[in-house]
Amino acid sequence: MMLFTMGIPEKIKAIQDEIHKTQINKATEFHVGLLKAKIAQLKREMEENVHGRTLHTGGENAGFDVRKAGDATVVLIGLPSVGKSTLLNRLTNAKSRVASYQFTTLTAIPGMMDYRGSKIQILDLPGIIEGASSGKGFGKRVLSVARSADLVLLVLDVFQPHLLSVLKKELAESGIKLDEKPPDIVIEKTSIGGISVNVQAPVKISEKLIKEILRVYGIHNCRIIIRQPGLTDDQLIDALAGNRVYLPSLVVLNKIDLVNQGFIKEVQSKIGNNFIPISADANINVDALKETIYQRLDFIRIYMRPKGGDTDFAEPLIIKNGATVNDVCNKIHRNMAREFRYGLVWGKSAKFAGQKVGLDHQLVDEDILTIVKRIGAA
Ligand SMILES: Nc1nc2c(ncn2[C@@H]2O[C@H](COP(=O)(O)OP(=O)(O)OP(=O)(O)O)[C@@H](O)[C@H]2O)c(=O)[nH]1
Ligand SMILES: [Mg+2]
Repeated sequence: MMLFTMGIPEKIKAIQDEIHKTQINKATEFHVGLLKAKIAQLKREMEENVHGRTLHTGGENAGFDVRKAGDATVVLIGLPSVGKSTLLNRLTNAKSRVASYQFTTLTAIPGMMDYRGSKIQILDLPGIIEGASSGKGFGKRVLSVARSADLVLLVLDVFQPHLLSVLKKELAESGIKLDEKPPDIVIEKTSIGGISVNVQAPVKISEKLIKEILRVYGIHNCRIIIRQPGLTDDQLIDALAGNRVYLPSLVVLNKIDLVNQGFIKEVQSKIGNNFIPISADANINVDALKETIYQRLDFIRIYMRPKGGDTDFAEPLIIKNGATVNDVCNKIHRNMAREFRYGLVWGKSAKFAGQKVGLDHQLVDEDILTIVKRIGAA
């Protein structure tokens, strides 16, 4: 390979071709792992170039201009004409254009779904096609919006369920990891001493490859602590690339009004049974989908009690599981955390009723919270 005379995309292509040619086995896994790290590094370099340029040209790779709103944001990702806009219109009060030709939707269209006291923003997006992550169609912009979502709905046409792999591939290529946790790795950079590897769980990657991959990323001195059981070369590369996001997903199989039960069984044999069959157009099973979206977003409800007043049980504050008092403050008002003096908590997260807590106290579902502001704060 004459890598030094090529542009970055050509280099990536050449390395990808080499991986495809290589049979992966014990003897070649080191070589292939290293090639994968090189590709990831080159892609990062390319992204940096692109971002540098868009500052001057007006941002063709930035996302669509749409503001996040509500308690959480869900994006609809699917190929053209699978029924994303029909679904948005069914779930929310929005009126996104629906038509039988491809690429009807040309930008991000928001709608709000009110469900069990929560407000869930749903974003309809243009369809993506194979190659989206490298810039085909509106791919880059769609994927850029998806990065900031709380949940990804992968929408499939009942007659093309196998295209699920295309969606997953394009998301993965753009650094969006579905239903995975970030690998448990800690890297402490040092100035001398080379690379010391501390593996605390059985992993699927040799110490030699770990060191080589680190070097591809320009790290020559560090202490790396790996607690992730079964760590793979891909996961290590994800951790080093640093631009990955980890999001939950749901698979939706649309247009089931066109088939019978037997057909859906066949689909299960192809893509497993981890999907929600619906018809957005004929309104079949849409309520079950709403409930699943709500569950998957993993909300908790916090009942606010004004100082010396009555608890508001009618309209809980809806926030993501794991939220702290600080998160609640930020949700109520931009300046609230600054005006905060202390909180009082009743419920499962409190050691005793009315426990005094600080901003970093983690709340649980159905806690009651009073926020006491600093004297002088409005
Ligand atoms: N039979 C049937 N047709 C549907 C269903 N949902 C959508 N359609 C039809 O499928 C076609 C495409 O629907 P859209 O909602 O525009 O699809 P889209 O995914 O938003 O398409 P793009 O914006 O081009 O990506 C339209 O003719 C819809 O009427 C469904 O549940 N059943
Ligand atoms: Mg559409």
